[in-house]
Amino acid sequence: FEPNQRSIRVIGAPTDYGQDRRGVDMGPSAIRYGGLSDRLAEAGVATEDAGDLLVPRAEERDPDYRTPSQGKARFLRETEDVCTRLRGEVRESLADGHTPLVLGGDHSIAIGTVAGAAADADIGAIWFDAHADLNTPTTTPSGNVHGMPLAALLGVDEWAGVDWANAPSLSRENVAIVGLRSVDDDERDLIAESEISAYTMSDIDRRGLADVVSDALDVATDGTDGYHVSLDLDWLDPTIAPGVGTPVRGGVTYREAHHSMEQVAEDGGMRSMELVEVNPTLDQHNETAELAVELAASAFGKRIL
Ligand code: 4U7
Ligand code: MN
Ligand code: MN
Ligand code: MN
Repeated sequence: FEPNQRSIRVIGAPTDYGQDRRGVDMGPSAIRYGGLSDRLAEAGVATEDAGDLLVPRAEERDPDYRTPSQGKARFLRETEDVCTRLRGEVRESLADGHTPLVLGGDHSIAIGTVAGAAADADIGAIWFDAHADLNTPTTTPSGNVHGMPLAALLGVDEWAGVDWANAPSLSRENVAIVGLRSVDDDERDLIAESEISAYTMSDIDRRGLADVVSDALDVATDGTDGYHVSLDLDWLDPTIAPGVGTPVRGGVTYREAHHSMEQVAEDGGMRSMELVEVNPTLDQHNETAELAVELAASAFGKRIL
């Protein structure tokens, strides 16, 4: 047994601003109750918990927000506030020598996590998700910012009008999305015309997930100082991860998911990680949160033997 050299700092970001199915703000608690610190200790990593960011209740805020171009992005001011603070926490964790593990919350928090991880380094990203999260306030069908973080991080057009999101943290050639099966028309166009590497479930059926993830790792590490892993639990099949707000049938299996995380662990270049979209009000006996915990343990080097 080789002791793992990493030390993790857990940061909770209990937001519920980015989507309609309420309850995702309970994600950080559910993931901690799901055994996070014990499972990470078993994986041989030192872990400290920085607690949760203070997030005002959605009920006390006004969701309506129009960008200067009249685009729609619900709770954009609140999301900006949380992401600005999260960016600072993630940056500081890295400066202190810790690997940040951010617990969401809805996926809009990725805007803060990744900005923090990219503040002092050139990074790539692997986005494990059923969705592309490449909408903008003008292309969004829903107005929900959880469908937009990757576009914000890439500085895609309409996001550029939103001044706090106008410094791109990622470049297209170092971003890989893995597990796609629900993509909107404008997202499809953006993928077609850009250098983003996008792997669908059909690619996974044909090639096998291990091969796809090995490509994704090449993309994320090519010329970078490391990469961010964004794990949206709706990446997995809803039969094993029912506690998510936007489930899509036909996701990856339990074994496939573990193996992907083992590939990440083996690669060793992960700079930060986040677990998002766990919604305990839609879950069965906290199994989605527990799955998130197990996958994190695998990504941080848990071994069977
Ligand atoms: B998630 C959607 F229209 N694309 O933008 C949208 F289908 O973070 C869903 O990946 C986004 O869970 C899902 O609202 C965002 C919709
Ligand atoms: Mn410390
Ligand atoms: Mn998703
Ligand atoms: Mn997502």
